[in-house]
Amino acid sequence: MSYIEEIKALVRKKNPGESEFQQAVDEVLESLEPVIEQNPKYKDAKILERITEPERVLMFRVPWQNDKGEIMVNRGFRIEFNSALGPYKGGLRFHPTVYLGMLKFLAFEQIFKNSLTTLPMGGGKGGADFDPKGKSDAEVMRFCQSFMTELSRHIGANTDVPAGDIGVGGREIGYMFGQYKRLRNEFVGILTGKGLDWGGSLIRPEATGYGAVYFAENMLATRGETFEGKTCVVSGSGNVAQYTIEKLNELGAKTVTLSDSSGYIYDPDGIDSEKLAFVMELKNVKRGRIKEYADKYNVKFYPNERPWSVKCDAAFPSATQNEISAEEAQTLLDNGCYVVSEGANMPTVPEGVNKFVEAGILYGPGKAANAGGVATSGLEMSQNSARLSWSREEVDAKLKGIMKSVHDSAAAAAEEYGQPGNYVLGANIAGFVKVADAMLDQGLV
Ligand code: NDP
Ligand code: 2IT
Repeated sequence: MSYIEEIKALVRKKNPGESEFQQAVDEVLESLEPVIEQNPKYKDAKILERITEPERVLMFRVPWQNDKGEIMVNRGFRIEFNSALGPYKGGLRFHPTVYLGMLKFLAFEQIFKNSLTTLPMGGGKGGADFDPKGKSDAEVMRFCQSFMTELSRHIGANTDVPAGDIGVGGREIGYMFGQYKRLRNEFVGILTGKGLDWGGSLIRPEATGYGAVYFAENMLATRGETFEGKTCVVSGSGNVAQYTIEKLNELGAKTVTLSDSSGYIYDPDGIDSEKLAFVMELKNVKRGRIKEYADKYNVKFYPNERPWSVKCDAAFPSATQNEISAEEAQTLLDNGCYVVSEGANMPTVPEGVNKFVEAGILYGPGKAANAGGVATSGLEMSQNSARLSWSREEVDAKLKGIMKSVHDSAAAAAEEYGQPGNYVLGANIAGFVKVADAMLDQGLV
């Protein structure tokens, strides 16, 4: 058995039943084969054994009361995976499917993503198996307060700085920030994605979606192309999907789909800025279902289906993990799609990833393509430390620069290891080397 296969087997044995974590580890380890072969120092220092083991895992009870006065109990988590490059940094996910293995996958991806941003951030992730759907604002607030009551003892502006992810947006960050402040009597940047008037950064809400489009723009530029006139397919209808469409519209592309966990809508005329404003109100304020778009604009709704059979030039998976199956990846390719930029984390199954890479399309894996969100969180941390706030133009220009640098470093590593254009290989290697070298520098920790 090769060394890489040995480590994959070890991770499988030590983390039973954590399929998403194993999937994320397998992909990174497979990319690292040539780096490990050419640099025996990593094997000698057992970097792979160490980097696949979280520095710390926190699991805790989250008791709260619903509007009927009943007592509810959820499970909360924070995975503090790697602090070689800076304080742990990564989002919180509130979704009924959350369990230890899912957050370990997300925290593991976050290590390499954060490394690619060039900013000083380690990797972490957290969340709870709480379902915000159908809950009142008061219930969400009570849950967030209970969650933060425990989490507060583990985080800090120089220790661990959570943010949003699925089910955690501005509302939840506000409730959690308020509770932290009340417990500690301190107004500090312990969360990112805060409101603009109380320490948030301009462009942070837009950053993941804009960043995924900037990453794709950089990929297209390698072929001398732009988004003008391109047809795009987007999944999801939350934070990442909304701002992906906003930027695509600005660049002259047309987006024809949006989805949620109930199905997708197909609007052949394109989701223009007026329709996007309707989606933002529907999803962020009314917290309704995407089917209501179909009713309002008289377009077709496809219940319980994903949008990947719709013909397009570019696809932006922006909902959740493993939302593109191998068959769907093939359908996208058969229909002529040649740009895939992953706003979501690990949205394509491994066999689908292989299909995209083998087909030689412009395929930006999540840890590179969606790094704009956490990068802008890093910029929010800098502004908090300096007690300043930068203008929209300043933050957007920095985000653009960071996405170009993420693109270029992944492209350069792919080239260096003999697979030009393979952004999966390139992102994994470029992200890994910095973290591994920092771990070597810092001794046996
Ligand atoms: P939101 O909660 O704002 O939106 C999530 C969207 O995805 C909703 O439309 C939701 O539909 C859909 N969705 C979620 N889970 C599922 C599922 N199991 N099956 C089908 N649809 C699903 O989250 P975000 O937009 O913030 O996150 C989307 C993706 O982007 C995630 O993978 C996240 O990890 C990733 N990401 C987010 C970043 C950020 O800054 N927010 C940064 C980098 C990556 P429904 O409402 O029906 O559940
Ligand atoms: O997956 C991600 O990168 C995020 N959810 C954003 C993390 C952050 O700290 O902004």
